[in-house]
Amino acid sequence: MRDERSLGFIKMTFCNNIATKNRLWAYENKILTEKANITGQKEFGLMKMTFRWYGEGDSIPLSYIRQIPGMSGVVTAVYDVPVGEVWAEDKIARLKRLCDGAGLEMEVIESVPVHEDIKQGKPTRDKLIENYAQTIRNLGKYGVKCICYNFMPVFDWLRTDLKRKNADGSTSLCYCHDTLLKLDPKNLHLPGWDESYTTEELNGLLEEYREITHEKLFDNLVYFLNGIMPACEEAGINMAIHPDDPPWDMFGLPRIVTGGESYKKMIEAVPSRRNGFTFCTGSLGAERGNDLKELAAAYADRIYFAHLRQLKYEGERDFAEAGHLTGAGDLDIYGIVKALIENGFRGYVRPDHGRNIWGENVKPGYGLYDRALGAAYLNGLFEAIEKGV
Ligand code: DNO
Repeated sequence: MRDERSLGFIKMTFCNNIATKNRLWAYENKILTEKANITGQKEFGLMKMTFRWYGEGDSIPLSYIRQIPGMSGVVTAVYDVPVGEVWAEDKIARLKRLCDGAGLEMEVIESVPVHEDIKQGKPTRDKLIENYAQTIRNLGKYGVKCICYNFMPVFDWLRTDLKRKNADGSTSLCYCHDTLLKLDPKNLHLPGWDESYTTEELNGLLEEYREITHEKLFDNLVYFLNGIMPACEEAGINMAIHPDDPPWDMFGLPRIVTGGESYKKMIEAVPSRRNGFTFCTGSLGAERGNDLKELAAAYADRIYFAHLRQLKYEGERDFAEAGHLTGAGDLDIYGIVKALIENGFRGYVRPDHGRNIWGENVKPGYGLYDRALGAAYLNGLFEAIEKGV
């Protein structure tokens, strides 16, 4: 009997003199290539492998990213514009020049953050939505095709430990629900959370959100999307909402992008093809009720961007992140990729959070080494599944 959590029938070993004749498989796959049209990819089969790059402040140089086999481009952002303001063209142009210079595309932006006033439906939102739409138009001029964003109130992704030691000496990000419940949201210094508010601002925001129910937040999301869809059409950009991470309410704040129900509601409310998803396996997978293969199959043609990563369940709501391959954790990464491919996925992919390995000193989750290993594994999965091996 095959052990699902092992590497299957083979044992992986390491030999440093294997002659590798790496060719980009996608170039060979003309038939699949011809089918790829939605996101404009012509050369890489049905998906494009990308790598998140935090701009000039990132400790990982573009030249290293370029050397990862099969990498088509980076996923990046302008980081020095306050949330709510328009991203000026010169800033976008500079970023694009850097990527071009490194031989990498810049077709995905993660994220253009959404201002809290938009999430709260304040009167100031119309001006802010207008600004967002202008940013979309500006990005479109520089070849951007997809924007990843989220609609989580106040906090983005949350973990309770960024350096949990694994048996092999690597470290991983992890989340323990009990630990989180014990934290005081008004005096929060959480790992991984960008502390962009002062304590007073944070307290004010949390107070304001008392009025915002799940329904209200969802209506505000729909209002926002309807406001920007014309700009997306004009610019040729797909919006790809990132699921809430983890996908449950935090500190009494509503979270609304949590699984299949949310996907269905979003499409019904805003049917435009420009309204789509970032399918983040680690975020959605934290909720055990989410059947990721089913979701991937049902929404493959609306998933414009896939964040692929693995996790290991440690309790009903507790998990640790793990290496990308299926055998390393509880998510069937192979099955998910298969479901995506078989149902017409044509989006961008990036290896999401890696473990910290080989003593790398980098932003938690965003080191070079483990993500590069993840990319190599994912490229292999895509090639094998697309070729029907
Ligand atoms: C975490 C990321 C998220 C994501 C945003 C998108 O590692 O996946 O921070 O970028 O939620 O807006």
